[in-house]
Amino acid sequence: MAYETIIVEIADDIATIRLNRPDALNALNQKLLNEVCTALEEADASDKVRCIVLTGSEKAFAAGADITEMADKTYVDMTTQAYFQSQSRRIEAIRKPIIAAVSGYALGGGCELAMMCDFIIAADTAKFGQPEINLGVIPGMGGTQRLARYVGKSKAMDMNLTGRFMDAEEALSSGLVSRVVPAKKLMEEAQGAAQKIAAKSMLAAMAVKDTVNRAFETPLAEGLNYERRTFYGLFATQDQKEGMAAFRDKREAQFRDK
Ligand code: CO8
Repeated sequence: MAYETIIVEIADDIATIRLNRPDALNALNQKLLNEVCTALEEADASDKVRCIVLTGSEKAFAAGADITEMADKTYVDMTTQAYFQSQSRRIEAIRKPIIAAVSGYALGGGCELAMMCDFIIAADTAKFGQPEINLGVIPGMGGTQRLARYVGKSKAMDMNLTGRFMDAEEALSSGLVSRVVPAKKLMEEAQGAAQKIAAKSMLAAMAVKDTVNRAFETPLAEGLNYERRTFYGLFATQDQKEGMAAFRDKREAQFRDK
């Protein structure tokens, strides 16, 4: 499919989706977010894709929702259009693992989009923030909810109330990102992580994504039950037999997603 605001490349089992509105620091407008959703859904459905990397430019992953698109909207517009609501749900419904590779600004909706991915690898140039308060609003796609779950109440309040940016080192020590690498190595690191994931059984990888995300939706006992049932369920797969046989035989497992 031809896209105008993103660039999609599929190679070696990995779909790389690059946000591409350089004149607006990849600000998220309806078109871009719809294209991201469509590309993610196509990757999710494709047997050529086993892992997805979502990235931006060197200067910006995304500097937030497009302020020019939102500025004149009214409460009624926002509510009746359910602004960005269907897109959030579409992204949450993706079952294959998504890595966010963040360089430069990840602000407002950009930080929220990165947090919707399964984990974030940051360049040492990355800057995260929820500066919506400077615009007289608050985040609307997870900046108060997901950020608090990633970094805890105190830092989430600090970020959301002051609108300050967090650099890559602080994001690492706070648990917002899983790794920080020099900017030049960002894509190599993200692709390497994606390759590692792509070599696993996709049934197990999708089960990991599903069960870890469940931890944020359920009480512990319920989550543990869900995890145990999912674990038992994987014993119905050939990949479980292959993975354990390969360990016994001291060889690499050949997973077939069956
Ligand atoms: N929207 C639209 N355009 C933007 C945005 C944005 N968020 N960010 C940058 N741009 C544009 C600038 O207007 C500028 O365009 P032009 O050259 O035509 O003037 C171009 O990108 C380059 O930006 P700057 O010249 O400002 O670049 P600097 O390097 O000087 O500054 C910053 C970079 C610090 C990132 C600065 O651009 C900035 O502060 N941007 C806005 C950040 C922001 O406030 N983000 C939050 C937006 S609100 C939001 O995300 C809410 C999400 C919730 C939606 C959910 C609904 C349910």
